[in-house]
Amino acid sequence: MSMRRRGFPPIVLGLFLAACAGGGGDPVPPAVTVSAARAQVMPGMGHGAAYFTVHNAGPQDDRLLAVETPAARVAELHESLEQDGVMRMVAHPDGLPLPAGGDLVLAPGGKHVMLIDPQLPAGARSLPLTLRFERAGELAVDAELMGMGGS
Ligand SMILES: [Cu+2]
Repeated sequence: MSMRRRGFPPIVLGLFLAACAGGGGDPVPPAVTVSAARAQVMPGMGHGAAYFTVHNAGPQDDRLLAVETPAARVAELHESLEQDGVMRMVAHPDGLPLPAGGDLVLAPGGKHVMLIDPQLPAGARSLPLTLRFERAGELAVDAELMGMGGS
């Protein structure tokens, strides 16, 4: 476990370390889990998208800060919105909220990870993603490549 953030107040850090030391109790199940990770990348197009569902079983709100992948030049958090009958896409550079006890759903037509200049090896079946959360830290998932649709 790495400390990526500077300026943790000492009292918070102390509590955190005490919780981790745990005194040999049961292992704590991960509060944040990811399911239904999938990606759509069209050959020859300059972009693709990745989707997944995150569940937060913990008692505290979290936030998906960013998604990283070696399989695209850029990965950004986006949302497709309908405004005055027109679909448009907005970026969420500050991340997406993950409520305590709730889900964050990325799905076609809504929130998604925009993959710009995807580069996948021939025959790839999945695409590695690293999800970075404010509290839960980093989670690595493999997004299964979806069919090319329509054919
Ligand atoms: Cu997008």
